[in-house]
Amino acid sequence: MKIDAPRLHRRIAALAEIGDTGDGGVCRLALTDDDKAGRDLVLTWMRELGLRVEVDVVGNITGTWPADATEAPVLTGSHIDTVRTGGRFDGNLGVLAGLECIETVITAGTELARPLAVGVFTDEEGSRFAPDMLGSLVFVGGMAPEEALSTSDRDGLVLGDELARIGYAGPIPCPQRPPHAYVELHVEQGPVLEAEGITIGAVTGVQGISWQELTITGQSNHAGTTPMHLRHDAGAVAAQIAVAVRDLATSPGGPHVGTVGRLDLHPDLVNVVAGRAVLTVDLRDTDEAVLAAAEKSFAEQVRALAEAEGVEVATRTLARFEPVAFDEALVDLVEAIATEHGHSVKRLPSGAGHDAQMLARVCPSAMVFVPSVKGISHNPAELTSDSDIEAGANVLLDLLLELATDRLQIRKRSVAGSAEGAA
Ligand code: HGY
Ligand code: MN
Ligand code: MN
Repeated sequence: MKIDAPRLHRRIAALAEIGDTGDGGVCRLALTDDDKAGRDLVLTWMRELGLRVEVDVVGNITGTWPADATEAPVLTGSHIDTVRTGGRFDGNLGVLAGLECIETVITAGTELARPLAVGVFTDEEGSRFAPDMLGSLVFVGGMAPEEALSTSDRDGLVLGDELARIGYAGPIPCPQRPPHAYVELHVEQGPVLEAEGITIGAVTGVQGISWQELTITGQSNHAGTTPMHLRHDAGAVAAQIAVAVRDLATSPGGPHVGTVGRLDLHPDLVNVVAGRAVLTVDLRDTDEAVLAAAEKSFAEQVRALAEAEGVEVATRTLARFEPVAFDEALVDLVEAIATEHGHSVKRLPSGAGHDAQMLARVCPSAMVFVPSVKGISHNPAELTSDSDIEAGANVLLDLLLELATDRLQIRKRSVAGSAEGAA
């Protein structure tokens, strides 16, 4: 059984027209009108397939087949919200490939031991409403729905109001019942698979994530008349912090990556010393101890910089997730299926956060990666070849069939140290 690749490519292209930024990219920030339009389109496809469509209290969507199934499903999916300068594959591929796999199974009339479902998780990116993976975090009970619904974006708009405004404040309570297992197809968004000429990534887990927002309060003053030793320059401290983050991530024993992605100065004028600066710091590592040590060292540096300049720094945690390891037997299975399909396959951790890291809290979970051209993502130039998309979706199809038809119990996998049964 193979997916209908042209149909999958058509759906990827159709969804990418919504929020099209004209340069090959997509902008569908969570709970905007474009996110609504994208949701509406995917819901239409789900309903045309005869799936049971459900929306929960934070807008997570699930489409289940058979529609009258009551058992815990094998769940696949991802997200369709994007960053402002997003590509057409991040998240979207996982949702549309999941839908394609279910349509392929329906068309084939295959008997399933348990239902299949495809999920669209709310606000995975977290770039409008923090934290990232917000929808799947609430889905698994890691965040109270009330807390999620009351978060606001930088314009003060409240998530619950935006959800109601776009008509996706659903009735299904959270946390939802755990699925039987969860598997997600996603573009790697990094350079590893392409650099090594590998087609399929058997993802071993997701690195830990630490997001902070720093508000630096100094004193606005005249750029021409204020002597350097009398300044309390929030902009200068922000710049020093950005360099400190870079130095931390490039120093031996430092975190794998460190990023200052957002930096706003106030009053943001050429001839005024900035009285206020707001910036974000994103630190990540696969080792929790390294990540925690990095946070500690960073906080000490901020304190010293603030004291030297005579400014105040207020820090707000936007997201903090420890590293996650995926289910070993499922990772084995991804590797075995990719090998059976004749693809090169490599185990690797994910640099990016994913909904799968939340589902891993409540059920056996794993991910399948396909290469990103030049390792680019969160950028309109994000690209994955048609053949790699097809390869990934067909690996996902066999993964779902293994888990939904219990073939797993009788499958003798060629992987050394085969583990009988996954979930
Ligand atoms: O930030 C991330 O890693 C993901 O794209 N939300
Ligand atoms: Mn993603
Ligand atoms: Mn992303």
